[in-house]
Amino acid sequence: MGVKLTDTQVTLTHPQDESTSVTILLYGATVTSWKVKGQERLWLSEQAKLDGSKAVRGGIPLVFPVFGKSTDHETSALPQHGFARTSTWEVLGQTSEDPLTVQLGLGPEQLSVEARQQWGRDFTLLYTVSLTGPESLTTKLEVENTDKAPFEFNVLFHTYFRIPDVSKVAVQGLTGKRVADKVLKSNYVEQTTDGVRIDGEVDRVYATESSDPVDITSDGTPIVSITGRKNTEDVVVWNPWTDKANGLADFYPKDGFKQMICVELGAVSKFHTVAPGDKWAAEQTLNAK
Ligand code: TA6
Repeated sequence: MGVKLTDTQVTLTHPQDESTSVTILLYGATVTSWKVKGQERLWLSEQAKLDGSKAVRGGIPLVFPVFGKSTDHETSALPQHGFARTSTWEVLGQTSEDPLTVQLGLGPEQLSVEARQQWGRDFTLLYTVSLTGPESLTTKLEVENTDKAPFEFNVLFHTYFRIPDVSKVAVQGLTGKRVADKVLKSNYVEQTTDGVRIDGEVDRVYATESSDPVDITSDGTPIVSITGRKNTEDVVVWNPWTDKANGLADFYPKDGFKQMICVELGAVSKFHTVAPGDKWAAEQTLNAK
């Protein structure tokens, strides 16, 4: 019960329900498991690398300081999605009993020499993970500029949700939102009124408001509700479908795309700026239904 720390991960177990827990790998500060009453709510590839050899395929990888790959920008030398998910974070400690909360930190001294050369800014990331309720998980990522000049960044919680059946899933709350569709290579306004469905590869960035609710339903029944959004104006919806799943060595089983959907909240459609000494934070609460 409570907090269990090993060399590689930290697990929080809900004080009133030991079948509810969250596990965070120190590598990437990647949430690799979120169980609610014994039911795993996140998808993790059976061939996800958990040994620090590459970003974890599944759970909640963190994207910072860049989403995707940038060009002619100070982050353009970094690999896709930046270095937060491929660096080993430090467990700073348990900060609260109720709700059970742990904090992890990342700074330049923990980055690889390569990452430092690719992006030499001084910064502190503070990641707070909390079992905010028997069915709720809150993640908050705070960016502090400890440099002498402003810097620009993206942040994203790249959450892989486990779902019963991709043919029955829909993402609600995106009707009327502007979409940057990477598969169709076009921008448009979402017209569907009964939720965004997945019937092929989907890779879209929806422009929303942090005040908007986002729900995931299966056969019309809510399975996850995302609330408590701060500084997460963008919602990325991704499913690799067959070809992309086959092309990802660590995506397994290959038909696992039928049991997952990425609904990723963050700030990715533009770079945000933080001035020296200032802080900026993104937050979300996932509520299992
Ligand atoms: O968040 C969607 C996305 O940017 C997709 O374009 C796809 O690349 C996915 O992330 C997975 O990226 P990864 O670098 O983890 O293979």
